[in-house]
Amino acid sequence: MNVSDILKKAIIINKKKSKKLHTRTKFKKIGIMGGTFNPIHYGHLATAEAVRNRYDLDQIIFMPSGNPPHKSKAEIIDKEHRYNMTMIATMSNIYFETSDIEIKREGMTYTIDTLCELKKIHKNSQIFFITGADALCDIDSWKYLDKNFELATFVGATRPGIESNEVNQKIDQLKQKYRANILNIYVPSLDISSTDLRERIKKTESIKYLLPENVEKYIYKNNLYR
Ligand code: DND
Repeated sequence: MNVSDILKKAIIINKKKSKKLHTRTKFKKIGIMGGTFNPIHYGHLATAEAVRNRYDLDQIIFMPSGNPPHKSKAEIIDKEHRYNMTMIATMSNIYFETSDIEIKREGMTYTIDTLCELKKIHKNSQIFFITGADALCDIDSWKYLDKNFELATFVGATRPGIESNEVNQKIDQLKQKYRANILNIYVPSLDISSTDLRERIKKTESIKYLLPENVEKYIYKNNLYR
């Protein structure tokens, strides 16, 4: 299948999954996997799936960030491309959906705005916001952090390169300071990062088996990260 057909299929499947989620009225446990996804890779996907499985979540919403406040603009490609790649990457998992809430929003993208919006849409739900351990260790800089913790249960996934002692200390500190509800999960090590993938592409090194094959095709077809 060529890349434009893959994308068309991903859009249709994503719409169907989203409709299904919105028509269910019973209490739901919804995971949010927020990220710049520049590009999305198996580390993101495996983490989301591990959290879904462990906490028996009904759905995971992947939330590509529109204009992330914490990243330099120079290194981030267009949000439409990041959104498309995320849709393609999540296509084969019935529990995964990709949202355009953040890429449609003007200005800087803050998680607090997303959580407020999601709480309005999914009134009868518990929201789990999934972060890798590195994101959790840097969380003090987030806008209205205390309010974030009021609206969602946070899940810190252990990530290669981050000491578990450091993560546990951080979680204890956040629990004390904000009365935050934070869960900690061990995810099998996948030492993959978007930064490393971008460098490999620039150096024309292989990225095979580090991210879904269809995402790899999309990157080459659109000449991204060169
Ligand atoms: P990143 O840019 O770190 O995402 O953003 C993560 C989330 O934090 C996004 O939803 C942002 O909007 C939010 N944020 C950041 C800063 C400020 C604010 C909000 C605010 O509201 O003020 P990446 O694409 O780099 O990674 C996505 C997630 O996947 C991260 O949590 C990262 O730690 C994790 N991850 C891995 N987890 C396990 N194994 C790997 C991973 N690679 C990335 N190999």
